[in-house]
Amino acid sequence: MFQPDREGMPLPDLRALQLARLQATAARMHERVPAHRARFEAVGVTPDDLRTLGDLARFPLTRKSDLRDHYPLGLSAVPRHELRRLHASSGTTGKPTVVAYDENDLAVFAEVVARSLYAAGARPGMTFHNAYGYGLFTGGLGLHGGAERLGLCTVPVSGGGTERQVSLILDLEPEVIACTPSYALVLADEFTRRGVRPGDTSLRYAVLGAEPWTEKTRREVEARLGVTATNIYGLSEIIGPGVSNEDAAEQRGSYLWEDHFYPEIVDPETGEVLPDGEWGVLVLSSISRTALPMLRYWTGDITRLLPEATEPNATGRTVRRMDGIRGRADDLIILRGVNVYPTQLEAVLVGMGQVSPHYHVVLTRTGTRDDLLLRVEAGEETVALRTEIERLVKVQVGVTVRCELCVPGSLPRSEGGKLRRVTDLRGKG
Ligand code: DLL
Repeated sequence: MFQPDREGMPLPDLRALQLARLQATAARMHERVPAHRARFEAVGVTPDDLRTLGDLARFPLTRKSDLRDHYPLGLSAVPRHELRRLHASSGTTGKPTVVAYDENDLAVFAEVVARSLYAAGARPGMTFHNAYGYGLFTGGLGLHGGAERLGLCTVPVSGGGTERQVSLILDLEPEVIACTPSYALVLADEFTRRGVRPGDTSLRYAVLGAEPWTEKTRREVEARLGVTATNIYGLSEIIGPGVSNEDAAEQRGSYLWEDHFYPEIVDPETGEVLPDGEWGVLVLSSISRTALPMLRYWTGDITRLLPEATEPNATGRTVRRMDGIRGRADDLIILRGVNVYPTQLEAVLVGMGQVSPHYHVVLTRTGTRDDLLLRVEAGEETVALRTEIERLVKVQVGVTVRCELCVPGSLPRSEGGKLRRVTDLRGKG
């Protein structure tokens, strides 16, 4: 552990700390941010109503639209001159969401990312190839700050320029790499093209996240890059990367840094808080942030919390773990009544052998009928292979889709950032 006294805090102490921090956060928002005060008043709560952790459920959920409605900095709780950094996430429509950090927030950010990198296998003195985008996106600079806090030597490559990335890895010999899982596969293709075998490079650990991915993709990346890969999760509105990370020795759920972020899982339809172990939407409160405190932020990400350990587990941690993200509530494709997440299709394809792990989904509508076209790269165009993929999807996912085999290299690739897996043409002509 990077911070054993925090990551392995006795549970009664952790719960007491969370409550105290939640109360302070609610009070701060009420006092300093008129928009939050109005939101509390609208449902008839005041910070004094927060007497137990369970009382949090009485507070309103916060959504991305709340940040947009108060663009750019209307939800900030400190005067402008105390801010030290802004990041922004590009929305698909309209204005971006701006998130603000003061000095305290940047220290929290570095601390949780340092813990995450440590859990992922990184140790002080290692070299770190950081292929997350630097800029308004929180990935690049977020991982950078945490790597410096941990004591890594960071190579700030940012995204893109795959050939140069591979040369830098071969020349600078990093042990640790961070990028999106889809980009890890692109880098693996370039290693293969150059005839570099897994295990022949210095890489030992990969820290992958920022988009949904599957267990099969993990195995594929591990085999092709010769690394142990762990899942890093986070979002700009709460901090950026580093809300949670798996432990490299376990790879079973991501430790959520609960002394800074308080998690709830809620029913996507009713908003009711669900017990540990049940799947629902992850709702997070940032309980130690000062510039942009956030209560009950609706992440839209579908996951579950693994039940709390009654005693420290083999890693020594007591904070709860969250499962991988199954999908986003808004990525859900409802195809003729059947719920499908792109990751379910990925789970069918990756590791099949005859096809590459790159895929793309196109949704179309004819009259009232929706169709899903699954585009997959294969060396040979054979009817048998296409039919086999369609059959596997039917059996494993429960929907009828049409498969199209494409020339290897023809489907969209990650250029370092998040990859869009779905093109939705329904309702467009
Ligand atoms: O993607 C922060 C980040 C950077 C996380 C680098 C990990 C590594 P945003 O751009 O605000 O922030 O996007 C947040 O990305 O709500 C999820 O839907 C998705 N996401 C992030 N990490 C994961 C993950 C960054 N490990 C949104 N698995 C989140 C699945 C993820 N989805």
